Amino acid sequence: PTFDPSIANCDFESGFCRYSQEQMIGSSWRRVSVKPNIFRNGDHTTGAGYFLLAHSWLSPLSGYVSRLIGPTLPGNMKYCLRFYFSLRGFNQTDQALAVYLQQGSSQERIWTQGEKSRGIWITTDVTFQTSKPAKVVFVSTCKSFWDCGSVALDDISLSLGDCELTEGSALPTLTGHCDFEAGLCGYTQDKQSDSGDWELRRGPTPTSYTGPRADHSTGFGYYLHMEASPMLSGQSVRLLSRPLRGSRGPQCLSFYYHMYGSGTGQLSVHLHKDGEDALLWKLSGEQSVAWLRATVEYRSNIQHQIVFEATRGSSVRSDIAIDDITLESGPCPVTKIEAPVGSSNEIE
Ligand SMILES: [Ca+2]
Ligand SMILES: [Ca+2]
Ligand SMILES: [Ca+2]
Repeated sequence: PTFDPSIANCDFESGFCRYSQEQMIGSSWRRVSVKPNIFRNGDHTTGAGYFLLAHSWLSPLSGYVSRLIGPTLPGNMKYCLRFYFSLRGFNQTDQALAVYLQQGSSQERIWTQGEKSRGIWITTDVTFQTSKPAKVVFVSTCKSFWDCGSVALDDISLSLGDCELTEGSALPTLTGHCDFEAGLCGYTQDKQSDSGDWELRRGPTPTSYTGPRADHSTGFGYYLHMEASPMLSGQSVRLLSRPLRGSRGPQCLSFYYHMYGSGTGQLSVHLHKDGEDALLWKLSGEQSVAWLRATVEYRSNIQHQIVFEATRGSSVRSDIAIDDITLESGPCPVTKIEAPVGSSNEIE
């Protein structure tokens, strides 16, 4: 029987999956859901879900060693481990997060983080090989309270083979997925019925207190953005998908949107067919400082296009961004009802 590496996947939305911890005082990753603000992140999966947090404030001692241990992986295989992490408030980040491979009583470090403490979700991947059965261990170490901040961890995934050989994208290669890392993937700008174009952008936006600080796919990549500054209130930009085949059954569109800023206008998604737009989804006004996931199930039995339209609000703090659009045939997966954000484990 072939080994299914997805047993080591976890988005932490409904528990710890197959991960466990050594129960020691002052040494635990907590599963939390928090309402994001400019000082703390929401989760990576949906923007409103759960993630793991290791934080010196959660520890009764002045330092901690938090170890999260994965399921046993068979030996004689090559693996690609991917995950998202975010560091905040560290002066010394060298031991903030490391990944070890544990075989019996010996362990070997296979990855250590080398990022500044920037408070954004970034992804990384590690290729490793093991001759004997082994476990992956995520370790956050804080030696002195004063040098430490928080480490967040989310969306761990494991696949077989070398990370280098599986596409550069952080997500499994899906047809119908666009992360904007290599252009518009067949999406096109509307040149007729709007007042400007979506911009491909990387990193923070030029106006403060609006727009994302980084993209959703990797933390280093590109997203599509409507910069409010050169536009007038009520003007819009439109992005068109390539013509899509009709089908009898439902189709699922999912994407991430970023609507942060006091004057945020409207983001809408339309089904364009027979020369007309039909509204599928719409949201107005400031939503969150985090990237949030939207899913839209729709039907069209004839050829159609999907249109993303952002409309500028009343002020320059009106940026709207989108990233990681996925189009799949079939119904959208049923997502469990989320607990209200911030209802448990309020941090701060
Ligand atoms: Ca999550
Ligand atoms: Ca991206
Ligand atoms: Ca345009």
